Amino acid sequence: MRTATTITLTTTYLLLVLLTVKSSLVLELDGQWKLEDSTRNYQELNANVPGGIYTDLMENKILEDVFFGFRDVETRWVAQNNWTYFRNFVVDEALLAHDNIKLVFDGLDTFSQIILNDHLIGTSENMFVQYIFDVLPYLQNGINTLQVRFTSPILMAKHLFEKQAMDYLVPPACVPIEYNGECHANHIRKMQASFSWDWGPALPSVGIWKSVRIEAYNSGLIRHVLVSTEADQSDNWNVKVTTYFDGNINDELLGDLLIRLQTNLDVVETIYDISFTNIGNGELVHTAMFTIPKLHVDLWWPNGYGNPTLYQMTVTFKSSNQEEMCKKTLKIGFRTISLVQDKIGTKQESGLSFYFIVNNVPIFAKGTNSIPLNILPEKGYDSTTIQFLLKSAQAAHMNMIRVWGGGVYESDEFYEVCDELGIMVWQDFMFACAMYPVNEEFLSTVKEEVRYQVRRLQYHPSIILWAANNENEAALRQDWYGTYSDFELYKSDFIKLYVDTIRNEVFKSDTSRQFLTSSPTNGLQSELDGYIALNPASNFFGDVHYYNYLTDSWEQDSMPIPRFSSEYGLQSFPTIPSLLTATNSTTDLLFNSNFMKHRQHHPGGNEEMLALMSMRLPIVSNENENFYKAYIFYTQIHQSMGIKLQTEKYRIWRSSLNIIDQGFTMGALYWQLNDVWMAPTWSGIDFNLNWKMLHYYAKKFFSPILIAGYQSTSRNVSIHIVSDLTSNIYNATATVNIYNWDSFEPVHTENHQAIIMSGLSTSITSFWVDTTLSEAQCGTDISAKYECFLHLSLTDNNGLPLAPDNFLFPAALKDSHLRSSTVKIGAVTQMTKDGTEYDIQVITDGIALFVWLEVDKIKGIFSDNGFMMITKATVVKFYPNAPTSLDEIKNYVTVTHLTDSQYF
Ligand code: BMA
Repeated sequence: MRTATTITLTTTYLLLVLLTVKSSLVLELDGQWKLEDSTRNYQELNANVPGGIYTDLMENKILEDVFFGFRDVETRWVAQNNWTYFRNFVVDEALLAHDNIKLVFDGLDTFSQIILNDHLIGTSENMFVQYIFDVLPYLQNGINTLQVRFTSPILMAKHLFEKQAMDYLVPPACVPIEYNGECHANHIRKMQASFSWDWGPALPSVGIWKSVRIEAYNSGLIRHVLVSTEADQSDNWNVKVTTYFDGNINDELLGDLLIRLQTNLDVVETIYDISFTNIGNGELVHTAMFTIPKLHVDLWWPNGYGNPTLYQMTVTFKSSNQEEMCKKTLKIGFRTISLVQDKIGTKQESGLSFYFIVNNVPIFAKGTNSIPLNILPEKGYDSTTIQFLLKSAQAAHMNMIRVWGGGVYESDEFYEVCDELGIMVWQDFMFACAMYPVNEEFLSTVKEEVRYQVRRLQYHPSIILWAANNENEAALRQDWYGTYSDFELYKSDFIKLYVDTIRNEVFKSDTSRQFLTSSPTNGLQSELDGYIALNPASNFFGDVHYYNYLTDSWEQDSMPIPRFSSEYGLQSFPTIPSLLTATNSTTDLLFNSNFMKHRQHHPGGNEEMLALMSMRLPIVSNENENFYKAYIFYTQIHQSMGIKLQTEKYRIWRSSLNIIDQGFTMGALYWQLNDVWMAPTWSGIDFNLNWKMLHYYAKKFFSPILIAGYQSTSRNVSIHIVSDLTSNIYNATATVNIYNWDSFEPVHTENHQAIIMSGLSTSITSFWVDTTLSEAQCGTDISAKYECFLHLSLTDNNGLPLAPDNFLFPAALKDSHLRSSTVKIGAVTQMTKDGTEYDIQVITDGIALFVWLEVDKIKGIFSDNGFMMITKATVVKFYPNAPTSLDEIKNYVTVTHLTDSQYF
């Protein structure tokens, strides 16, 4: 950089700049392609780019819906074949006249040879890398032919596994048999879950899954812009903008770089008179630093804390003669972020804290883990899905999503929407549940992957952390894949890959965020322990993943008190209408059907769910012909309650420590947000984008203010108020009502005056529940718990709710003397002319639990669902995704609940 001038521009000047001509040309090659397989059984099929083989074969009617029935296995021949995508395109003299002509693939899935006019111009082997080929020597005026020949990923994975095995084995050798999957995904750089997972089918796609184009330019082209905003001690933000160009290898690139930022006050433009530093391969980099007064911009806040304000920045390169050569526009945010790992307690073993501070506010991370938005990667770019899932997360008061390491680095739109909604992203690198090779070729492609992805994603304010992989530290330490006897070898591989390669590469482009070498990890302690902690699942350090399928999922004392829970979950089935989009026959929904077994990948999962929910719910015998209906419905109740009670426990422990210094829990990211097919999984939203009961519960258990009860195994109940707010609320009233199962009138009511303390969890009362219930005339100390339950509410001065109402069941519902109430739909009223909002009245003749509404065939969201009814009637709102008529709603709406007679 030679000089820099900063000026404040008027809007008129801005407009003029936007109108200048570009000197580069782009020829889009997306759209219609052709397709054939290597045996030429299929020739000249129509294909789409971006796209993938399963989608194309479905569109050509060669395959039916691959998500239906058993088609995941029936169509496996597709992925065992080799497929060629090809097309012609025309270039003219004007394009050929440029000094540089590049063929750019934003994503190739995965192994391919790229042939242009009969010349092999390159190969691909990593679906997460952007491939750029110099095609100037091979292009011709007029018609050109481009072919991309894909090799079967299954065969390539096998080949690479065998090659590696000649040296030593890099396990696991395969996925469990229940997955109906393919082996050796860890040997290839492709969505790991596309070879199957415990929640998803193997559909190992091939294809040009992202855009492809020809870029022609003379001097240079902006490839990436990285931005970091750092608050200084005084009144300014220090902004660092790093611009990466593809340029002429030999030429010196001279000209002006204009960085324009629209702030609240004005447009700030900084002009750099530059010559670039060539960093090899024709790649040029320029770093600009300038300051913005803090008063001129608002902060970017996570959901629930303020607006996630974004500012538009444009980076333009002009040649020496002031011709605009290229530009890039992005939206940036101003926020500070740190991950605090400070000593807790006085003893060495008391460990370290683990929480995020954003803009000086400690944030309790509330959210979930996302799996790939679709197992067919190109479909994960569907805007409706991205918007729906992230807006659903926002609506459930989530402020963080972990993009899990067995999927893909998501689309630009995904992160843009996270930026806009204030959803922080914990970003894993795409390595999960396996050991990985560290041979030269593997490390070199990983290096490119990390470089590309970090440069692509770095500027997003929503991304707050990089994590190297999912569970691979734990897998090694706990010997999941038989690596024990060669621990040192695999440990050294771990360090080579995640520390020496990935972390190194990340820090070259981005030092503005923390990097974790695994998740879960002990964080700083893992590093001190040489990256493989003795107990990566420690509750005293870092994050934990916690699953327990052996004990009662509603028993809060058996749940851990970690610093940060980045995964915990329970399975449930999608609803019957949802399942019936994956099969035509209700007999397929019977408990032991082949279909139900086929869809369950978690070994023993269906029996496990039955056993777990039988500890709490009045499940009928599986001899009953309606058993499957109850079973499917109850799995959602069981999941929702288990995750609710666990999340509430984590929130309750946000600001205190127990006697052994466990506590200060500052994160709850449950497993998992979404689904990739209709199956029993841990998700809160099903594959057809319907909220399961869990997501409705998340909206309540993640609410900014929570009132919740905690029942210990020794039968003490404490009532807690938890607040994520940044200021106190005075004069609140917490009400504990005791109801028996037979009346809408509480048998006992207790009010507690409370101050809701900002950012804290406070206990307002505690009691021996059996004594309290018996004093409320529910029965004797022994019997009272079966007759009554607790209802909690929190209101302000005017009696308005400050938190969602909550419930506590003092005994297992299967043992409680529940009433078999009749619940019906009452009046349905259209609330808006356009048919996007309806009021649905629900009426009951007695207390009803887990009241569940469905509008089959019409997609939409209710204001609440799976709720308890302690009044005769209630009104729930329904918002269909698309305008719908009153008659349709009336026709399709149904209601059920725990003791609905159809289940008995
Ligand atoms: C964790 C995740 C996933 C898995 C989930 C449920 O291990 O990281 O790998 O799908 O649990 O088993």
